[in-house]
Amino acid sequence: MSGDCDFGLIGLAVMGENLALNVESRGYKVAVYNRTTSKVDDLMEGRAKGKNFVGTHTIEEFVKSVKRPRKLMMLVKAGPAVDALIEQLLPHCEPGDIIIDGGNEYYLHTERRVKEVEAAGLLYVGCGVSGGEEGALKGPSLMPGGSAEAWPHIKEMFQSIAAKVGPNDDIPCCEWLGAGGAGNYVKMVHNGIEYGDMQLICEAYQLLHELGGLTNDELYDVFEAWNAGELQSYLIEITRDIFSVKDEQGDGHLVDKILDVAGAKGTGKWMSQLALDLGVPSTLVTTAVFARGLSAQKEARVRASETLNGPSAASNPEMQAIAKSLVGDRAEFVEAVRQALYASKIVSYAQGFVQLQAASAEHGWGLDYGAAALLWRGGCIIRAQFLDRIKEAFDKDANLENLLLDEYFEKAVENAQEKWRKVVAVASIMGIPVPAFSTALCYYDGYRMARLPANLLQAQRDYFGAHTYQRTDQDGTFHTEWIQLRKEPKA
Ligand code: 2AM
Repeated sequence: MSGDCDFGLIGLAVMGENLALNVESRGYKVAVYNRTTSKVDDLMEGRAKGKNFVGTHTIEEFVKSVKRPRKLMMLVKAGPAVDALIEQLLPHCEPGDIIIDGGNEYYLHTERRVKEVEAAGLLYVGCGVSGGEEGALKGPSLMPGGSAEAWPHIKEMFQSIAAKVGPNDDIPCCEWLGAGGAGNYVKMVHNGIEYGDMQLICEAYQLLHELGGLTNDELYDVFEAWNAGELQSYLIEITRDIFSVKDEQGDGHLVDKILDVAGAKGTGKWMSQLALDLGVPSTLVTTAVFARGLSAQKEARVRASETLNGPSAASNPEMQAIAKSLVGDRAEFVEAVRQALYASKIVSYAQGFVQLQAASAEHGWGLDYGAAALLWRGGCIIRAQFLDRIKEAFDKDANLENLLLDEYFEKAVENAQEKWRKVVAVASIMGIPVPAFSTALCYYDGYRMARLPANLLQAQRDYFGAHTYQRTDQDGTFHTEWIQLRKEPKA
């Protein structure tokens, strides 16, 4: 037996409730269920009153109220709760039904569940959902992956509820990404890129505020101007807004009263750990995670600030003159920081896509990189115009090895690099930490070197551990008795 609902949603916390309302608003009939069933009644009596919803109180009733093949989406706590729910759903489902997880799930759990659910004759989708509560209601960015057979069944509905972009606001931020845990992985990389973007903006802020002497009102104007150009993005826009908010409990701006200790929920850490496992240098996200870690050591930093001295540059007219000669007057400095931010951001996205490629190759997902760029274009936290360019780059070459090699980005970094280098140099001279600006620059310089000093590193490894090495002029594996051949030390 099956009912006449087009879609079922389990988990009526704010995200789930908003997503259900979004689906219903597009003309679909929606069944809802929640473990604590009073939430179902609250919704039915409240925001869903008079709308096309069916409230259910048991899993069986929930499943039976949806048309086959059923589209049943869970928005519950990630981890064991999802496994427990799948187990409860399966006995009531029928072959071909589709179970969708919209939680922020670790991708390997989804890899496993796709296999388990497919073995039971059903289909499984792990779908990243980004855009917070408002996005869920009005149009999130959706990142689905898993059983490919499920896509034709959910495509129309998912694309209808997703954020829309493009000149006519008709391109949905939702495309099929690939097999297994591809959707969750893309969502994780989205979050990791968000870590990098935020850290880069914070470094720009510190430079402009502490070195440039810009006030919050001036920072507002700078971010407003930046948001009208290449850097246009949601994060630049909200940063602009933050500089306008006054403290309701006292004088001045609220941003100056906020404790400088960063929180984190862990997706940046996941991406960093997985980058280490894959052996790909995603240095922006790792640096951003470590920068948050250092910020959290507030008491230790306060103690150290009383003992450890920075460069004398801050009070040395000669050094200040050098700094000024590098970056010019205030307006030139602001522009140099903008260019450093833009170039670093390009490197950050390049690294994110390299990691996606490595993960896709390892798991055989056949990930669609242009689709990933497209669906980050709207609805989500890293939404930015710039992603159109990334989509174009992957449309031109689906297997683009590195975004930096695309002509548009190659030129963009080339144009920005002089100012970018000067900003990193000045920050170093003046003792202002710019870990993300500088790690991005080091990646750029390392990546464009045909020869790195790893020849010496291999010699060291072979010297102390007989780890062997390869030669540039002959095939094979070599080992040298370095001690026998070395020059005798004097003493
Ligand atoms: P609850 O209202 O009964 O707590 C976010 O926590 C959402 O996940 C809530 O809707 C919550 O239901 C649901 N949730 C958390 N753990 C769950 C579990 N083990 N089984 C079913 N739903 C769960």
